[in-house]
Amino acid sequence: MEETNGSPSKMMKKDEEINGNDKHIIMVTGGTGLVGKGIQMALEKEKKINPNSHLNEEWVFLSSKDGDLRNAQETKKIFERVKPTHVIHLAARVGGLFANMKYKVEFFRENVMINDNVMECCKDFKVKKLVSCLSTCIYPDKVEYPLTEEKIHLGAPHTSNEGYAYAKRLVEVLSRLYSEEYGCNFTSVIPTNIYGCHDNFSIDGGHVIPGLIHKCYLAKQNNTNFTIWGSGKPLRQFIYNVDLAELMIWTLRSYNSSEPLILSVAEEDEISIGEVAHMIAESMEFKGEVIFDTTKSDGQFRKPASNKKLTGLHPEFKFTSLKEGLATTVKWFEENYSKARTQSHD
Ligand code: NAP
Ligand code: GFB
Repeated sequence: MEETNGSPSKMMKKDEEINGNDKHIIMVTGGTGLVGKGIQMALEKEKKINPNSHLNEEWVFLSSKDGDLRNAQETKKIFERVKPTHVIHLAARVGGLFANMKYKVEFFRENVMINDNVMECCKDFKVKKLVSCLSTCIYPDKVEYPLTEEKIHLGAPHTSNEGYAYAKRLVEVLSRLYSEEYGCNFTSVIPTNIYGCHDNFSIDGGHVIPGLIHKCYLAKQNNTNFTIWGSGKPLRQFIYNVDLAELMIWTLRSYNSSEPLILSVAEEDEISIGEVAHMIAESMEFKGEVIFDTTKSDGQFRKPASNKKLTGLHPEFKFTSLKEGLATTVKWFEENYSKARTQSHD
């Protein structure tokens, strides 16, 4: 958790562009994770390109050290201290396939508590806008593809992540109910699988890309095989965390609907786990053997999402290619191995 003079890390700006001289205090829950760090990197990038943009925005990035959002009192104290006008809600119990399969109850209960406390405080503290974060894994497992915004509740999610999926579906429901009953400006975004620097590289608890980068790193060091779990056949869409961050900042500033919005690369960019594994081996110049451990679960075979609504609203957005994003992430991990999150916290 980055601390500057004892308070959550802040990024100060002043700008006439939005709502005249209104100062926006934008609080990011889960500000120290993969997506939270992505937002910090995106704002830094924006500042370099256009130092005088959005100067009325003050960004506050929270971590669990600022308070446990599973606890209603601690959540209220954070809102009393920060007094946010806008909130990007990222904080969650997050993990890959194998952690989700192992801790369904905890993924459900902890996320339900976190989301309920944050959304109730956003209502009580009259936050002007809330953007919450869902995931394409919450969609029904058996539904006509591609996944589009209105199909969230058309059936049961895949069994591997039903705890997390139902907790996240409730965020979409609650956003709508707060909007209808209290006129709250609450909305939500639905990213596909995310990757990038500052990810959770825990082999047991993390997602596939950070898990494979970590395993390939150890295989190179120990001169052992690079083991991929499962058949390598499942398909996924991967969005780079800084791209997602830029789209979430745009959603906060410019998307005014309580209807959820999928934030994803195009359907055509769906790729197999086996191909991703070989791209990682190549990017890390791994010369050893790549093997598939088919005793391990494949989880959901695919969850192809359409980004047509997004590209209709934001046609000029350019996504980072998977090749380039992987190269940056691999370089970051190799240079920051000692500081990176590599331990499972289960
Ligand atoms: P992450 O890297 O695991 O970061 C989680 C963040 O939440 C950290 O800042 C953590 O603080 C904070 N947090 C966790 N439990 C908390 C608690 N009880 N109280 C307060 N803060 C808590 O997660 P991420 O990958 O950035 O995910 C961000 C959002 O994107 C989540 O809502 C997730 O569901 C969603 N999402 C992620 C993916 C993906 O592939 N990663 C895909 C789709 C959607 P500490 O640093 O102090 O632990
Ligand atoms: O990223 P991942 O853990 O999550 O796994 P999901 C993706 C695919 O990679 C699965 C395969 O088919 C795994 O079998 N895989 C191969 C590996 N090697 C590895 C490895 O070393 N580590 C991991 N983790 N996977 C998650 C949901 O599903 O998607 C979460 O469970 C969340 O709730 C996340 O929503 C975005 O894509 O299968």
